[in-house]
Amino acid sequence: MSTGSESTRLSAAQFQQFERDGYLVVRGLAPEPLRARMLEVAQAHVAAALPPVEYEADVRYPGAPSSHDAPGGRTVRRLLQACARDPAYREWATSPVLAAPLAQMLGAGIELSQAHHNCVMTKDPRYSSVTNWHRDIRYWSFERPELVSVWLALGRERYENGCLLVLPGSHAMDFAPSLLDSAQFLRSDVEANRELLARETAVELDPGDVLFFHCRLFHAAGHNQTDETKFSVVHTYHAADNRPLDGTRSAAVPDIPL
Ligand SMILES: O=C(O)CCC(=O)C(=O)O
Repeated sequence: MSTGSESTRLSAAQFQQFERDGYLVVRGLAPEPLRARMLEVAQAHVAAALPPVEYEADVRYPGAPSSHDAPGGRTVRRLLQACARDPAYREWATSPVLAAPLAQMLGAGIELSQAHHNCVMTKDPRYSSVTNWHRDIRYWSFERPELVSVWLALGRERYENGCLLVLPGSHAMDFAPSLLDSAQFLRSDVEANRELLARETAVELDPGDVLFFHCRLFHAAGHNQTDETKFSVVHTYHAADNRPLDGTRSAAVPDIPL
């Protein structure tokens, strides 16, 4: 699956699955030497806390340390600006193996947003917070809410180490404001959300597997309960005719055409 764009075009069944569920897993999509290189760089950059990084204390998620000086407060949660960090990340993010499926999902002229995600997400076993149910589009500003993120597992991702959880089909649903909290997280204390929350599906990945997911898909993640750090690379894409809105954070960094 990793030698050229034609070989990575989605089958009709895969495309329909993405349209229906709002996400799709493609196994073994990343070339092995590139995956190994990205993991090696990520481990070194986390060990050195090489800037720009986001710390656990910065996310303010449930279970996060209350300040940088609290125990675990300087645990790296995200290595930001992945494409500028090492050529391996840019090679992966602009790879033809991604261009083909993304064009099927989004249309012609795929561009990589450097403003959103574009990071290595890490989950430390000692200090890892919980990410509640959210859709990424809530803080992004584009002409249309049509973006797809590509989540690459650099190592094994299981429920136990805090893999991504998704609510299949939620990308196609609309939500009354009362079903969301003030930060637009899906409320789990509301009866009307119960049926949807029962759809929770753990996206378990092996090294090199990729999850494509729509920017309107509700997703969440738990603690890392193992004794090894989890590393995932995440990038976000849109079609060339779906522009980031001028003056917003989404337009602050140039996009990269694939
Ligand atoms: O905690 C996680 O791994 C999930 C992160 C996430 O969903 C996000 O940053 O949008």
